[in-house]
Amino acid sequence: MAVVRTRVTDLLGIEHPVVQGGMAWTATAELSAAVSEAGGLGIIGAGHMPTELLREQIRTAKELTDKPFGVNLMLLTPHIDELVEMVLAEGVHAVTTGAGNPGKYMPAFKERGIKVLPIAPSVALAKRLESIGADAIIGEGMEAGGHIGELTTMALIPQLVDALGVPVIAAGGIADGRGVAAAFALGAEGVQVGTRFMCATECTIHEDVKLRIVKARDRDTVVTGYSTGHPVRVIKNKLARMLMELDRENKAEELEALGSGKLSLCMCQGDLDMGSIMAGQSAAMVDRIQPAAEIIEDLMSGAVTVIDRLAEMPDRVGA
Ligand code: TUI
Repeated sequence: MAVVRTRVTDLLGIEHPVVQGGMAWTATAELSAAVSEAGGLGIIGAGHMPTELLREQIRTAKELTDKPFGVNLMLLTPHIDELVEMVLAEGVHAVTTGAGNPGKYMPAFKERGIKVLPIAPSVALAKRLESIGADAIIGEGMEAGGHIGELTTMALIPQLVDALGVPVIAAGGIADGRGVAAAFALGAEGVQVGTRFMCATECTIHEDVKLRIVKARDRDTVVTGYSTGHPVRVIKNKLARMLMELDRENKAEELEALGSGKLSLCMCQGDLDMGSIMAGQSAAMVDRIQPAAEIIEDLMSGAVTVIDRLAEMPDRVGA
């Protein structure tokens, strides 16, 4: 397979510049280890996971792979301090963070040699995080699934590249080689892919969710929760319609109460009506369930094919 080396592969000691999205209730040790074994950076999604369960997950991943992997910390979780302390004690290669500013924890991670890759939806936050030691910034556009910012990947990535010295990893809407090549064209040195890895064979979510993603069409995702200040992209279903109605009525508290616990209902129990089917706009581009290694192979060989074709393009003008 073609090998693309960037500052991201060097920084993380990985073969391919592909970071797996740290999806709560979805990115378990099994998926993460499979992605890492295939040469990407597997990530265990902590979400609201109890501390001891995350510890077990980290230990399981270490049994499954000797390669680097990381943990995604969702900073809105109430016991985040305890999770951070445990991650520091267990030791992982890298941490990605979402839904907030990880500044408070940065010195401790750095001290232990853990690479810190915060997810930032804006230039201002990214610059602040770079100034306090972020090793790279994951710029996530609003095409992504789950909690999102306001900018698109296409607009955000070049602005981050211009504003930062550290490498930028592009996220949101990337699900095949064309997306990877586009991310490189915008100046990114790596990609984070979530939705497509939900359909990895090794991903432990309910099979019906994988099939729903495979079936998804272009306009199937919607954003709910604007009224709470934490907008979330999901595949449209009965729950999403109820949440959108509460959004229209500005009933943020009722919305939060109704949304609570619905991600696990979806991912673990396969409830496609009342579960929260968090997935990005790229769901429509995912057309099969396949091993993580095949996904990485397709992303990278697809990217190289596109890059080669683009390199020949000037010759074709007017031909
Ligand atoms: O974090 C994600 N995606 C997520 S987290 C999640 S769990 C959740 N459930 C209900 C409500 C909210 C979250 C599901 N999906 N992606 C990374 C990401 N981070 N996207 C946007 C952000 C972000 C937003 C604001 C990062 C930092 C930020 O900073 C605000 C500040 O404190 O300056």
